[in-house]
Amino acid sequence: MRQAVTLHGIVATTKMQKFYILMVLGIYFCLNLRFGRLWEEEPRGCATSEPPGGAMAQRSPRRRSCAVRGRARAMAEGPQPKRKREEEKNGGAATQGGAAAAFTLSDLRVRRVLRESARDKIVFLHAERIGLSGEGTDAVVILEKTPFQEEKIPDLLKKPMHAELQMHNDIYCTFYLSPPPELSEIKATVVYPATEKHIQKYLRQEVHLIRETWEDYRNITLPFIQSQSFSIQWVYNILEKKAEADRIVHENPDPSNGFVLVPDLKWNQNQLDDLYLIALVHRREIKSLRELTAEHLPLLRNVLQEGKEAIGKRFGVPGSQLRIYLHYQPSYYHLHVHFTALGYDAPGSSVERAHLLADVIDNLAMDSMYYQKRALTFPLRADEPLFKKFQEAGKV
Ligand code: M7G
Repeated sequence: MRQAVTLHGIVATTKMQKFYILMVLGIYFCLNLRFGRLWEEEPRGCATSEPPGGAMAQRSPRRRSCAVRGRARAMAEGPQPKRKREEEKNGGAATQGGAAAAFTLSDLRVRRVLRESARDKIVFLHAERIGLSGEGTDAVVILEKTPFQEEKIPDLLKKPMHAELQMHNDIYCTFYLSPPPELSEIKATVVYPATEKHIQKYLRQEVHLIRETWEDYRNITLPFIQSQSFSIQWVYNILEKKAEADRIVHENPDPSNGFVLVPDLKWNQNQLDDLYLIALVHRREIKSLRELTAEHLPLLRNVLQEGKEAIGKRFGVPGSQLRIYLHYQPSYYHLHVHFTALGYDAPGSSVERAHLLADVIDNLAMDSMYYQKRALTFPLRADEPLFKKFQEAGKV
């Protein structure tokens, strides 16, 4: 006769399995008595620094994920100002680098959904914060279910929680779990105050490919980005250590060939599967890939070489498992390079937008004016003002 299906029933259906579970629990408790609490000991150990290319690079993904967790914890325990720590506890944002006023998430009211993706488990919201005078200030809120952390998965099945059987057919069944809060995190990214351009950026739109010649860049794109691109104050805040100073993974301080490597806003650093860092160059006049010449080769080679080494050392991910690229067009016109885990299908890593840094270096080594000669392709949404400029010029 078929046994009633519960998660517990699936975990332990036979006597043999029960025996194994009791044996594992016995070993677990013995080790706990001997070495203290396993779950707490591990990250502390993992947080220790290791030499480049050391044992960390050889570790299993679980150990590496653990190293990141240890690091994330070390960062969280770093010398943050008391006020910021308290605001973070309440889901608040501190004023950093002189930007927005402090606020908490509960101050924000949802106006509409800009875009959502069931596949990526992410929703982009247009929100607003109502001021004392009753006037609303726009915000963008991005809510994203965070990836599983391998070491927490056993808890998902073990910890007491609601598990509802939705469907059972032969050997197939589906449960809906309501995990405890520590196992059901949602990452919230807030842009506040948000400009119309931020809101447009996340609104779902029809997309077109543009083929831009160097002349198009000079006559259409450059005047446009000079007149209305996103503020890059956040970049200067990082370079000047006014923001995210405690998150810096590596810095080469040379004013012309140096850069700062930090975790990208999109990465919560809890797992390596979606590893994402950005290198921001110290030089301020290089807007994008379009303006690179052979003169920038030493800088680009430093970013490639030192960026790979720093990520290998800190996170144990070898250079051969990193996708290192520039966006064209970028959203922010201060030269920066993206470092993402090769296995992660990061937004903007598709062929119409991403240019591998190693290829960029080779192209410039062959021809200093490579990016001032060739046409470049990139996607633009139909509502973007730059798209309209290309339309007006009869280029679309
Ligand atoms: P981009 O190619 O200019 O545009 O990349 P994209 O956002 O359309 O990809 C800029 C990168 O900087 C993106 O990967 C952003 O997630 C990241 N980023 C943006 N901001 C505002 C911040 C920030 O304040 N801190 C950090 N660490 N990363 C940011």
